[in-house]
Amino acid sequence: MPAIARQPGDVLLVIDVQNDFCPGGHLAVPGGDDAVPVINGLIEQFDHVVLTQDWHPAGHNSFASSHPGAEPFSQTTMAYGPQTLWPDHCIQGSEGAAFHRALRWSKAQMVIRKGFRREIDSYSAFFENDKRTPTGLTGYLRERGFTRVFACGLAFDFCVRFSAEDARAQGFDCMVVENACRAIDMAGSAAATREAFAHNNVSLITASDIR
Ligand code: VGL
Ligand code: ZN
Repeated sequence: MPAIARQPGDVLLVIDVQNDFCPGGHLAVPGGDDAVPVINGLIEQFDHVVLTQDWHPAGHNSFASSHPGAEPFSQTTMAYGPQTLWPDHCIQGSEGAAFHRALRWSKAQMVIRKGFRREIDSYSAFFENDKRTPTGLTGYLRERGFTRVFACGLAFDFCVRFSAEDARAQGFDCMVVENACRAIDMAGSAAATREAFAHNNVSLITASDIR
């Protein structure tokens, strides 16, 4: 991948770098905290930074604990389609929902919270899992005049994946900084993500590609 020169219409989108997605958290992504130094370098580099925060009420419908007898990481069907059931995580206001302590988030111009509706999960920073309920991020980015979204964070194969695909669907160019992400990787989901990116013109890049 040749060098990518930063442009005025670029925004860095940092997905869900929260304690519960890091080792020791309730839905730990292997090596999740190893991405933090790389992400901090990107935050320093970019003029415009937006963060997302997974932000569930207790008893959220995506939690296995809300479905008697269901195991975490099993599949179910919601009104809007298939849904993975997760351990309880990122409860609003909890320590698990806080940004990782090493993340240098203070430069962020906007924090988008998602997954706060009890009935609908939200992987994407743009739309909830019903694919229809907007978070407001498209409007924000358009009004700010951004055209290119550089995505990073956790998890590569869930929230980063769906955010990147929706960024493309909403008309933004999108690049995912792969060494600033870590994957959950269940049932081949990391490989499936790379395939989906190839089909949707989401570019996979490395932090050192960006100048
Ligand atoms: C995520 C599963 C459930 C993520 C959030 O940030 O990738 N994954 N909630
Ligand atoms: Zn969640």
